[in-house]
Amino acid sequence: MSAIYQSILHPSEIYSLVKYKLLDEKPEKTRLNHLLNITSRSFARVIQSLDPEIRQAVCIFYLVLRGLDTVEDDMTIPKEEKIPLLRVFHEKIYEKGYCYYGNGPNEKDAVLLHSFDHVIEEFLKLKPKYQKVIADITKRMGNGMADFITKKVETMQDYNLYTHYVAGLVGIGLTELFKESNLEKELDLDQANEMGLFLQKTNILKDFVTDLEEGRLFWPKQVWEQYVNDPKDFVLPENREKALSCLNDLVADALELVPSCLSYMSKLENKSVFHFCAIPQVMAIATLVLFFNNYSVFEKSVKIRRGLAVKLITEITDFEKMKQLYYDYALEINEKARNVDGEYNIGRVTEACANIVRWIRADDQRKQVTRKTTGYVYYILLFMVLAVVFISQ
Ligand code: D9A
Repeated sequence: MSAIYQSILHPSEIYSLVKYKLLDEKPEKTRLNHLLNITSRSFARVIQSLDPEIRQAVCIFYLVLRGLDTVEDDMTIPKEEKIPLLRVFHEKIYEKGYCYYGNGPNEKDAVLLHSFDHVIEEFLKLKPKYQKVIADITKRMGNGMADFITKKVETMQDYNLYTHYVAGLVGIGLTELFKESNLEKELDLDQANEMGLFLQKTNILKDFVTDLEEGRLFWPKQVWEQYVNDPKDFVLPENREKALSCLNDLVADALELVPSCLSYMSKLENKSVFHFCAIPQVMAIATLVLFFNNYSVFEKSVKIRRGLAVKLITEITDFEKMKQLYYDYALEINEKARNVDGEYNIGRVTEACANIVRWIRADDQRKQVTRKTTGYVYYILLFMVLAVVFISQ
């Protein structure tokens, strides 16, 4: 209900909220769907709309990764237990009946690991080609996570490597599932990695306040140390300018990934795969637009309105819509940037936006060329049809 109040000044979002609610189909009540629903409500629905050929594989991939994450995340598990478990997690998914009970009482997804035998049972029913992809990614991710238990994210290089392990590999694994299913072909794995990096870098910005409260921070030291000696100082009013500069720096770093992500998205052929990939991407860009130069990020957890999220979900039906949305968002950031006085790394952000706009214009131009040729083919066909009609009379 509060979602409707939030959107009271945005009537089109209320329309989307109602439409989305009415379209809500109750998924089958399987054990797996139940686990998916308790770990992620909204994403569960996006997975349900995938083509049946890969729906189950993606669902299990998601739950396996979520399980791995629940081990990595839990600070109550001692290192001596956690590190080896992360490194062998890809073997556990072949062990019928395996469950893990070592999570602390406050770990919200612990139930997933308590029922992990169900996930394994379904994993073993998947086609071997899908099992291979899932196990391979789980192995690489688990080992990467284990490496980072004993070392901190300090440099920009660490930050990119860590996000590659926890998110880039997800993009790569999904891309391999799409290819194995023959729903897609010719996708670039570097761009798949960047799809994940873009989502994760946005998440890392989003969680600043909660992470800091829990005594950790994923922002790379190499970036924040240019502004403050201790990241806790960002919340002090006298450091407002420094905080905004650092925030904008990281917003720009994420926005610089957008052209690669657009390029990946432009190659998708299956509608359900397109929709599945597009939703998290458009949520992320909407979040970045909201965060750009926004000091409240340091005061509370800032989120896009539920109405806006739902409007984006229902409206992103094809790539042309996605381009239009990105174009509008890039211009919106530039407009906001023009009204900021002071440095605040505005230049880096507007340059990233300019590159997004350039990518979109170039794609428009490329398509116009193909449009002309298809038009030409169409005239030839029309001529031939008329000729046949004429001759057969
Ligand atoms: C994804 Cl299988 C994620 N992550 C997400 C969700 O989207 C990506 C985890 C497991 C899987 C997929 C995702 C979706 C589509 C295509 C992708 C892709 O690549 C081609 O991953 C790169 O966030 C987690 C990582 C970013 C770490 C990879 C989207 C999601 N949204 C949440 C919203 C939120 O605020 O967390 O999970 C949700 O709807 O609950």
